[in-house]
Amino acid sequence: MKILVLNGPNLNLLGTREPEIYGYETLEDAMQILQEEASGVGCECETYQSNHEGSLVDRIHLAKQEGCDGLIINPAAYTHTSVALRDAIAGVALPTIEVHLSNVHAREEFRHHSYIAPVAIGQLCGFGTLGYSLALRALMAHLHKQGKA
Ligand code: CA2
Repeated sequence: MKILVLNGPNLNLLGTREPEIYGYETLEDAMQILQEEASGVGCECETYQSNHEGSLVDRIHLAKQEGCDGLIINPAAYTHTSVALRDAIAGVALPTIEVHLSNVHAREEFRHHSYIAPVAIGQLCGFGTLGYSLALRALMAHLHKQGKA
């Protein structure tokens, strides 16, 4: 079992600014914890962060070529703008879970709409970095149901 965890623009700043919204943990720490959790359930977990839309699209295509079984993605601001990311996820047809650290529905109106949600199997928001762990659990359960885990 192999999954890819993608993080979008500015998430590399996690733990350095706006801790009242995004917490104090760095992305590196959160991804390391996730990789340990994944390996504990027999899952290989690669992580990738980029501030560039096209790089995220390319990485999604590569995930398919590499034989990844599923994706967890926090598309960050691209959630609300990117048809390209949505098309990439739909194009590779890998089961995908969308994660947001903050509760996007309790924030500005423009954060309420996601281009990604319709091509994801589910969305988690508002639980901070715990959301990635919950998404891992949900993705494993989904793959298990499909007979892949
Ligand atoms: O809540 C989330 O995880 C978001 O995806 C975060 C995005 C935001 O545009 C989405 O609406 C919701 C922003 C990521 C920026 O992360 C920062 C972290 C620390 C300091 C500054 C930005």
